[in-house]
Amino acid sequence: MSHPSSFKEMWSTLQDLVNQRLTAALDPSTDCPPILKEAMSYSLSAGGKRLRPILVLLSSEACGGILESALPAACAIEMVHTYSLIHDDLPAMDDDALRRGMPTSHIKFGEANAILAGDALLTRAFELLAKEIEVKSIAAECCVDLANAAGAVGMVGGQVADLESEHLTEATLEQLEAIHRRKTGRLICSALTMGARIGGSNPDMLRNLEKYGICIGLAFQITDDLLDLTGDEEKMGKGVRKDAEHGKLTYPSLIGVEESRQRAQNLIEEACLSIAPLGSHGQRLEELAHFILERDH
Ligand code: GRG
Repeated sequence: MSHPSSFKEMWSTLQDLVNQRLTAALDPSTDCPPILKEAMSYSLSAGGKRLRPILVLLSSEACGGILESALPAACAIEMVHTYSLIHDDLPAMDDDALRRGMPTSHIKFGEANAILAGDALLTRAFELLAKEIEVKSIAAECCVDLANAAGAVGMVGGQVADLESEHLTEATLEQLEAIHRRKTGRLICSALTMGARIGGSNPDMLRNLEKYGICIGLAFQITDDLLDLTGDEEKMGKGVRKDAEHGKLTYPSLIGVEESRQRAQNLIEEACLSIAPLGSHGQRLEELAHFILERDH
């Protein structure tokens, strides 16, 4: 990539690139029922930040890779993320009518089509990895990374643990972190490991980027919990053990707002330390880690 000067410029350049490739990946000429294609495309283009794809691209670049080679994995992870949001919004899960200020998939297309659009995005993601990553041994490793991150030992398992936590009356920080490491953290971490593999990392770089991914994944969840509190000061620091609206455990409800902020800050510092050996190659990832701390959406 020719280096845009500011972090914001870089983010918007990479977002555009990912958006173009995602549109192409849902090629209208494919033999797919129009309603399914529309539902897939609706959620995929509904204004996500593209954090996970950008992490894939930056991780690959930090290891010496070119953007083009990392784009299939960047699109694949956004498809998995989008599927998880569609299913998370369903009546059987969070039962949300709005996402990113727009009607959720099941409100717009009906529950069955929303489930199926999620299923189709999940399967298309693995097709992209297998078909479009040129070096097939790396494609296979990326399939394993993404499958582990998304499946029973990752996001889906984390979601089950999160739903079960609704029945707990007390929980520890360790329990909360174990849930989020799986539910949010592992997918974010797989962005780093897939990018590193595609970029040609050595084992040390891979380990460092993985550590970075674990730390920013947890910090991302903490800042998400803190952002959810905006406009709802009542819940803060009152010893409430669960999020009042959904009955879920959150960082601020468990350890308070200030300690949550401090924990996120410490994790970001730890993340930056773990990629220090990359020197200037890790600069964009370092900026991204700080962005997570300062983000407002
Ligand atoms: C139902 C399979 C299944 C999984 C559910 C990850 C997950 C588990 C649900 C997604 C909902 C959720 C609140 C996840 C926590 C992680 C999180 C903050 C997601 C939102 O990610 P952003 O901010 O979203 O990157 P955008 O809108 O930018 O794409």
